[in-house]
Amino acid sequence: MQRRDFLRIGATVGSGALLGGGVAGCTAPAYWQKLMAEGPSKRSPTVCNMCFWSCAGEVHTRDGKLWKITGHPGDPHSEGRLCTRGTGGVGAYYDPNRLVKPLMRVERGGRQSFEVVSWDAALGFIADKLHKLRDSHGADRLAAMVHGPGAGHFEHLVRAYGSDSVAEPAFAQCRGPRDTGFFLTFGEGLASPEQTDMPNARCIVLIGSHIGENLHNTQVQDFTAALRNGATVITVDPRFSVAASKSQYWLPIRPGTDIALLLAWIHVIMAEQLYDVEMIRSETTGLQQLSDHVAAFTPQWAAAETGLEPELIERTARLMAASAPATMLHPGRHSTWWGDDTQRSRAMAILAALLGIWGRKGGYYLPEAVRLPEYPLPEYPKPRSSWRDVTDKRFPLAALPVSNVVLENCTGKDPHYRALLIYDTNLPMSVPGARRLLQQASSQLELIVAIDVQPSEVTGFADIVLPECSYLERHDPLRNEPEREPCLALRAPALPALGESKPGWWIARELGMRLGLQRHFPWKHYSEVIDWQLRQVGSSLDEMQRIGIKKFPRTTPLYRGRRESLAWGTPSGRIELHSSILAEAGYDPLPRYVAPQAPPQGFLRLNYGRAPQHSFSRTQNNPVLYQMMPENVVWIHPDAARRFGVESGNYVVLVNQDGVRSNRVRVRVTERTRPDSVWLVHGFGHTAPGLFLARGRGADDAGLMTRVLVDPISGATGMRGNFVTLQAEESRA
Ligand SMILES: Nc1nc2c(c(=O)[nH]1)N[C@H]1C(S)=C(S)[C@@H](COP(=O)(O)OP(=O)(O)OC[C@H]3O[C@@H](n4cnc5c(=O)[nH]c(N)nc54)[C@H](O)[C@@H]3O)O[C@H]1N2
Ligand SMILES: Nc1nc2c(c(=O)[nH]1)N[C@H]1C(S)=C(S)[C@@H](COP(=O)(O)OP(=O)(O)OC[C@H]3O[C@@H](n4cnc5c(=O)[nH]c(N)nc54)[C@H](O)[C@@H]3O)O[C@H]1N2
Ligand code: SF4
Ligand SMILES: [Mo]
Repeated sequence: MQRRDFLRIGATVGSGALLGGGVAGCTAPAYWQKLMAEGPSKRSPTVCNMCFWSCAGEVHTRDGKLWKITGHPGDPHSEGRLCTRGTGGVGAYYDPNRLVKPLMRVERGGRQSFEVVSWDAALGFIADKLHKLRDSHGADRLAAMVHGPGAGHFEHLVRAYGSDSVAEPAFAQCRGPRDTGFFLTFGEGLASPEQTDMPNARCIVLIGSHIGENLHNTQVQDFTAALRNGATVITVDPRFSVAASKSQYWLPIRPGTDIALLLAWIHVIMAEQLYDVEMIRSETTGLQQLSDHVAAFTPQWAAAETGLEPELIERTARLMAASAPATMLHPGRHSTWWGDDTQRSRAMAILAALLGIWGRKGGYYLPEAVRLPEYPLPEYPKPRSSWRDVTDKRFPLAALPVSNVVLENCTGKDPHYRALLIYDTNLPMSVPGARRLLQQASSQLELIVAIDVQPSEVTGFADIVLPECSYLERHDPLRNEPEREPCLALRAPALPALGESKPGWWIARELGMRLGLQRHFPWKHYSEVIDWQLRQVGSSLDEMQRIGIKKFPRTTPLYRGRRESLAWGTPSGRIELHSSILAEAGYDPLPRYVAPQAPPQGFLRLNYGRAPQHSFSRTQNNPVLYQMMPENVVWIHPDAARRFGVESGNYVVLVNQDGVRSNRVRVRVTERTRPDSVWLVHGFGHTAPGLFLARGRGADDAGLMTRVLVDPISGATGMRGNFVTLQAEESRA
């Protein structure tokens, strides 16, 4: 097969590949009423997979049928409450568009299509291709793009096979610049969940972080607790976000100018010596260089860049210093904005250092995970070449493989990678430019495998689509994250897998067996791995099946003492205000501000983010969440709306600076967005025809991101440098 056509899993490939209408009726209220009237319910533990916050929950079944999912009362991630999407997990199970059979691309009479095949045929086909790849080019030429807790199964498979090129969008499309910026400064990145001690904070500073719309369960609960406790909240956001509406100080910054604000804040704090001079002198390097660097960046200077009043900049700097160290400067999470992202994160890290909040009550607590031994397995073979050999040429400081670089290396005449395995990530909607790169890759690569639960956009590029069962039907690695209270949480099947869908661990192991990697899979069922690990820490799978979550005593303090310093993991062993690593690698050792490009005449900035009802591009087809928010709307300021001649309720098409057009999307006229920007919730505008509910609903921000502002330090894809204009469409009655 020379070239792969993008294939549509939909009505034409019906023939049993999708779960279908049989259980669609299950979503009707009558079905639940009947279930609730039936005999006693059974509870079993899960870890939510509707987003990656991983709240522990309980799955309630009656008569072997799914009834509801609730939060685990003992879980620090959920405090017993799941969010909208967590509760809506029921819809992930009953979604009639779920994939339930393996599919293979076939060509007949010059036409390509997907055909339902047996697991044996699908796995045999993949193994055959991977055997040949190992012999011809080498195992290191397999790349994987993965996400989520199940990713570990496939990372294990790929590394056992002989490649370490496993990338996730959680780095170069999400936390990469943040973690790099903090790592360069403190010698340590930030955790997930973020170690933000909000309930004890006297002042909270949010830069972008749109908590409330960004619905990371504990963050929202902690933010609410902080508000109740009377914390002062300072929110920096060009848009009047939900968080801004709860804040004493809203700084409606000109988009892309945050480094100017941060430098001016640092200027005020240094000029007025609002920091613990003795402590900062003893535990940092580069204090004098920083002081010289920020001398010119006065609030007056920053006012011209940011559009904020100089007095407001001064007052907020003094406020955060007065509450320190109980000042929780949120490090952000999705930090791939303007291409200066590692430097913006560095500026935030420097401010955090001056405020002395790392390891302090009301700032960043010191997180701790359970010391859980790894299941004993043989060492992985050393790959002939590493992901670093590919990425380092451009981004020597990237801590993890950069997804866009991996995809780029799947294209071209003689691509480095020859096969691609994709698990739990919808690349065309999550990595800017991925649709084009996948199209190019599909005529070069020898194999593309997609493992998904539904026929998302990414599956159309695959040779083989493997149906994973939902998180409610499978075991995954124990949740063990660094946090306030070390604890383990169990995801175990509450229901049998529907159709022929299979858990990720099973798929990875079966492939491993066919690739001769038996010694890397010495167990028969993944539950054996979990049970073994649990027994090392005095528990067992039986116990966890009953209790779901188990807390362990902390072995290290939650906070550091008032004058206590920590062992910083930087080259100097101190907090590096002036970064020695950046200096050595030829980057600016102190953050430098560069003004963003202004919108071209007639264009508005494309701003995007979250809504509480949906996660990324994974939930729009979920029947429960679809009902709550079936499509996104484009926010536009009344002045801009007048200019474009549109009103709330009109449908428009967004056209970007390169002429790319969005799907039709409804207008919402609101003063909550600036006159120079529009706002879209990410994840809508699906084009995959197999997503019967979500396809064609709303606009896709990713499709409009043809101008990518790559961060030269981390390699991350800055997504905010795009502009759109509006073209009117007829409004729907
Ligand atoms: N344009 C734009 N791009 C972005 C962002 C943005 O706001 N705008 N946000 C960025 C951020 S912060 C992040 S973290 C990333 C997230 O990026 P992704 O991880 O790619 O997230 P999704 O878009 O939700 O894609 C998830 C895919 O996994 C599938 N899936 C869902 N559940 C399961 C499961 O249990 N098993 C398997 N095998 N598959 C499953 C879904 O059907 C879908 O195809 O996106 C980044 N990209
Ligand atoms: N409901 C829901 N919640 C989620 C997710 C989800 O899919 N759905 N995904 C989760 C994940 S993985 C992530 S990474 C997070 C992402 O959520 P965050 O980390 O909070 O995302 P940000 O991009 O920091 O914040 C978006 C905000 O930045 C503002 N903004 C735009 N440009 C600028 C600017 O130049 N300067 C400043 N200061 N602000 C600007 C926007 O107006 C918007 O309010 O959300 C998490 N929570
Ligand atoms: S925050 Fe919501 S969607 Fe995310 S894991 Fe928790 S309950 Fe699930
Ligand atoms: Mo993210």
